[in-house]
Amino acid sequence: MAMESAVLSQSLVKWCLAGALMTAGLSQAQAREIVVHMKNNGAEGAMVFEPSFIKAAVGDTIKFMPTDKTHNAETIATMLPDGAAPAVGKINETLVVKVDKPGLWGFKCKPHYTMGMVALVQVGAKPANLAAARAAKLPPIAQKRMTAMLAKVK
Ligand SMILES: [Cu+2]
Repeated sequence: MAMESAVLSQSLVKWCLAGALMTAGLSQAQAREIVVHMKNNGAEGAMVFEPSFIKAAVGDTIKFMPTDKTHNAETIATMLPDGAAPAVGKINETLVVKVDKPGLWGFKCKPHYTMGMVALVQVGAKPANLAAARAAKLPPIAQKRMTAMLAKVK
């Protein structure tokens, strides 16, 4: 008898857990995963993130893929929303960043930062850190590409 009720309560726990997991799965399914390739050559030139300008919603995930070798992805410290945690990917490895704060998130590839390898993720509308992002000092080629991306922010 005691055995049976233990088994019963165990299966009840499993059933409840399954329900909770399904609910979590459903809410995750609404968040998008956006893939960004790290490439030696792309439509916008040499050493690029593709796409380089991304519009996302809070809770989306950006997945930086090492499509070509010798790249990494990491946040630019002066181009991050308030409260956003910096992220640093390793060379030749995928970096997954959940953009959990609204605003502009700047990314760079460390080895090719001076060659202009940068990306911009706009999370939500009317980013609060637009002025700060525009004021950020980047290496000249990166600055040029970033200025073009910042012009797309709406
Ligand atoms: Cu690179």
